[in-house]
Amino acid sequence: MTIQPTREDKFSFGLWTVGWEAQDQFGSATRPPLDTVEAVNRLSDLGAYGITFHDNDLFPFGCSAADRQREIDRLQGALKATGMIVPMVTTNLFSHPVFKDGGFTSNDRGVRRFALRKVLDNIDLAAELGAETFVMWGGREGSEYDAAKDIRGALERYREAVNLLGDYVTDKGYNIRFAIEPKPNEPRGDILLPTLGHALAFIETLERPELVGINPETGHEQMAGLNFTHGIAQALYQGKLFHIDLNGQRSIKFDQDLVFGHGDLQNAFSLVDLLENGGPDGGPPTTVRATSTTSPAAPRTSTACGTLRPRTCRPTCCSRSAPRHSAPTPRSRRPSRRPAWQKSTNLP
Ligand SMILES: [Mn+2]
Repeated sequence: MTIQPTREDKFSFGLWTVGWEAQDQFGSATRPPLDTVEAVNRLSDLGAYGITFHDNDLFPFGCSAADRQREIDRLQGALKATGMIVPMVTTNLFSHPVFKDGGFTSNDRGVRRFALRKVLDNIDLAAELGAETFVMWGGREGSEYDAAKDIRGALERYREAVNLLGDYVTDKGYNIRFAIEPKPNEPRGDILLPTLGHALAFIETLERPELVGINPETGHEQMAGLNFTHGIAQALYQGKLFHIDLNGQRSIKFDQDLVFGHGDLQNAFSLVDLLENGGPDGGPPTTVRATSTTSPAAPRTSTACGTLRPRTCRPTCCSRSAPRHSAPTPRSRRPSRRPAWQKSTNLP
């Protein structure tokens, strides 16, 4: 057995993890910025197969179209030179002050519409780069005070937004699925869809539930005192493990984003056993190919991982893309009826 990862292991790393400038809430950056091309080259040398990013990891918020394109071109040049891919893309709906009260669920309709536009633009980029998974971490979707937000209304807005995105990728013919990343708190006092169980229940209310799964992160479930391996087993059981973020966390406290295996080592071991072998009793053969398995067995994975990340940033360490399982029979609650992304949202 070798612990040297290869591309066949299908590890990817977030540009925001390897490029983290090592600042926390009480201090300033202690590392220099990391250039995108250098990140791709180094990760390629280390055996990763992919790099993932938020839109604003690659280019600054509000930059010109020319500046945006230049950074995309630089990334594509590095990908071509190394053979690395972009398996997943996600959108930053949390750093800019406009998202202080959320993106999809902000109380301000203009912000909700802006958030959708920002995500749609980034979905186009994801499709252009060949990404098959689009992660949604709703770090600002939530509240500090219970009276600050109508939670049922917010969930309905959330649902409407994800339905619109599902219509969009369907109408465009994109080969993209969505993965909701739960987190219980931080930066908000309480975040909507705080655990993978909440997210799984929410997905069943969508118009295209077959397009939406989850991207659980080790530390986020453990921040809530939950058993991550049990959660992953349930996600597999329901055919919803579309992507996974592996890192470490020591008990119920702020999001530490430690290296995978740090914190609850035994639970990490059980997780790898589950992903590699199907759990204590073994399981169906697994595969690293993204299209071939029809069983609820997991993709192969391994244990190497890790970068520290800022407490308030979007999570992750290293990630794995899960294969496309035969999804459970879609249970659309409502018939799909309109290209909603072409129209305004219904909610005030
Ligand atoms: Mn995290």
